[in-house]
Amino acid sequence: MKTQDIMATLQAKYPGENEYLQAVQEVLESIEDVYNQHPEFERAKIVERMVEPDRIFTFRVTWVDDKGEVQTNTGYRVQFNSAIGPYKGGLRFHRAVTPSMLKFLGFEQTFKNALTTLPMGGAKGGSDFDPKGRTDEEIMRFCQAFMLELWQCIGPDQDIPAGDVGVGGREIGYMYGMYKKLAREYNTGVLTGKGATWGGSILRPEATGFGALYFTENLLHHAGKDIKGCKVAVSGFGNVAWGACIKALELGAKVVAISGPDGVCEIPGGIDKEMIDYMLVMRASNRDRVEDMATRFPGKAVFTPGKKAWSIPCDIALPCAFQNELAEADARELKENGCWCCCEVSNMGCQPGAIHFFQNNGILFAPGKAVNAGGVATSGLEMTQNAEHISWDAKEVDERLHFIMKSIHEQCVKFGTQPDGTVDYVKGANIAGFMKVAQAMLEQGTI
Ligand code: 2IT
Repeated sequence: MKTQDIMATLQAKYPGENEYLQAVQEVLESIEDVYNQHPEFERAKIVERMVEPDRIFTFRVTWVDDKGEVQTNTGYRVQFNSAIGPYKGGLRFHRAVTPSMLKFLGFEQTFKNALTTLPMGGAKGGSDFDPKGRTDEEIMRFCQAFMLELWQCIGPDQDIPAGDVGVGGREIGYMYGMYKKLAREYNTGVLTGKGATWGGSILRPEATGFGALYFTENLLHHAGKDIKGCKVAVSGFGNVAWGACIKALELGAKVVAISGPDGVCEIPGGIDKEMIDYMLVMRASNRDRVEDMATRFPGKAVFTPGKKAWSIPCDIALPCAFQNELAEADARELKENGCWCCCEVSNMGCQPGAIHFFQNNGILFAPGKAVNAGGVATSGLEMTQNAEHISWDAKEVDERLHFIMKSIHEQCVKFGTQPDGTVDYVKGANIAGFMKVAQAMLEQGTI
């Protein structure tokens, strides 16, 4: 297998699908050497099969806005790979959603889910619906219209969606209500991220952020460092950033920045509990503006329009927003300002140039598919609880999440340790995830 040849074929077949091509390139580059030591993979054309989704559903979603106007969006579900379990992955509602974006996310999800130690295949879905400025009633009508099509494609042993950007507990609730009405079954296992009183797992809302900080602790410990007292810059203010801020604070770090599409809020004294709670209000408002934090807490947060979180001096950078949000120029600025570690929490949050810069300049870096896997892992724990018709307490879920993040870190170390003793977490995560999925595909024959 030669990465260049496969990429040339994919580029010709899917011109312009840039996020998808970027995600595939990153994985193939990492695994090429190991893959070529396994002629049985080559014979079975594992890579050629793995880069293509099993299937993609595309559907029209029509709904009526508050003014009585008819709106039409496009909905998708990309079922990427089911070698190690039923399709599993989030739904993204964002104006920029395209098949390319969902293919990249479904591809990443396949390897991420393999790292969690749980039996889940990879999928992703969503719509180009833009929640910005929409009322709660509009969100509900959209979610119901979306589920009217999606429900035929999913099931507890088939495909289990959850949230992602633009889809949180509120949206999962509206979608679950509609699913239940259509299926005439109280099938809790069909969606994860549900409310705590109707089948949701405790700690699922916090899990992506908590897991990211547990991974960061493991990584720092391995490098002989400690998170206590570190200054942390976080991008975004959604569900993932929220969970990361809670746990960072709990572990004795100081979150000195959060950001949004409008700019950055610098928080010189560090974010506090009240401000973290306010992130939830900001998310529910659908205004998509981080400036609201500075308006609400004028003495604590200083807003600068048009700037990213990466302009604020910090020790640790935690991208928690969107793919490609951290460019090479940002990586350089971070280094100049003293940053020495970046744990990518968003899916493919760092551009390839930024990753190479971190790696070539001795800055600790770990990729999203390892760092953020605590979210989907806790979705997996929610599925287990649903299947058993029970719910675990916070202690039990948190202990399992700790164990899973530790195990993901160990897999990265096992497959990513370099001759000089440092760990290439990108290689480690990609090889560990790939080997598990590839082996399962091989054992299940040519299908
Ligand atoms: O990117 C992700 O891992 C998620 N959005 C969570 C997926 C899930 O099924 O919980």
